[in-house]
Amino acid sequence: MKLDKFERYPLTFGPTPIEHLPRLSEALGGKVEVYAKREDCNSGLAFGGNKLRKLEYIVPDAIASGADTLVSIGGVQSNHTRMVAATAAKIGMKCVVVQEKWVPHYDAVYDRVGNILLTRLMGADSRLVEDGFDIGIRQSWEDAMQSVRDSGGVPYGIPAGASEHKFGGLGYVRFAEEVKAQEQELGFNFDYIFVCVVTGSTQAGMIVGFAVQDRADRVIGIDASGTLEQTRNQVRRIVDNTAELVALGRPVRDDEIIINPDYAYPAYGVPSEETNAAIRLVAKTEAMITDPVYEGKSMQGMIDLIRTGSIPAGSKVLYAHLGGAPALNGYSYYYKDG
Ligand code: 5PA
Repeated sequence: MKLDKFERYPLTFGPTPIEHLPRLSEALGGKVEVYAKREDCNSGLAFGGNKLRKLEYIVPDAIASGADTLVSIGGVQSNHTRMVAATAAKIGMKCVVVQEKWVPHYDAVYDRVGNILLTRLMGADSRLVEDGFDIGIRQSWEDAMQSVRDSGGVPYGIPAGASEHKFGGLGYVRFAEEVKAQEQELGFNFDYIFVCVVTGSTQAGMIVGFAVQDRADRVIGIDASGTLEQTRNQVRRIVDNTAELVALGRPVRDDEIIINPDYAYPAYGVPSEETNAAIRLVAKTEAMITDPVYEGKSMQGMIDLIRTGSIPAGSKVLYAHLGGAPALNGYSYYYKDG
């Protein structure tokens, strides 16, 4: 496996800490020990999160391309567009982000607070458009790139979640190597790794990275897109592309790609009662903050699979906390009583 041949532009502090969550483990019956890898605390750039690991491998290509403007896309409360805006500010480029109406949510300040507030504060040109949820390549994003060209700029396109970018999977290949080194220090291995999946490159990178260690099927993706087939196909494509890039040396089998669709209801970006219960539980037991769009759903999934005994007693599980807390501000009404 060859990851080192790819240039990496550091945007993060370094390896992220793994934190034991004893009070959450106890609240879930005490038979499974839960740990979190704190990707949400990975950087000083605008609250960090999973996108920065991906962007570390994309920035050298963006700089080499001669671009002066990063162009990306997401929903109104996209964490990804916040991270692209942060990266652009940090490397001295301009930034245009298209923010589509991915979520049927009508909190009065939804488009003023949280991620979009931070995105604007960092100087990005944030353009609200009416199109609905879709993780694929979008016309509005192509249009934004053309608008940069039309005004004499040189755009560099980064698709939704930095996923369908040729280097989008590399960052989370590295994550798997990091976990292995941390397991050696801890003196035990994790039996399962839980991760939220939407645009796919986070889990796809992990799958390739853990395939090197022959345990890709221990990565349990919890879908939060609600469009399972599209997400699964996208993960498959990114796995294949990334495996080839790093010369994994074998194809990844379909049964090594595990995505659980059971917790994405009622829709992308809309928390269920159970999602909110999970968000409250982990906040009250561990002061660990998860959001209603992504991490609340993967937390809900992990909690349910532990409580129902699907995760065998004696297991140690690692919850990949990918960030996303700023979006909570756009959902304040749900949590007015805690
Ligand atoms: C996101 C994505 P992937 O898109 O790589 O599958 O990651 C899912 C995910 N957790 C998990 C958090 C906090 C996330 O932000 N966010 C997107 C965004 O626009 O913010 C790409 C959808």
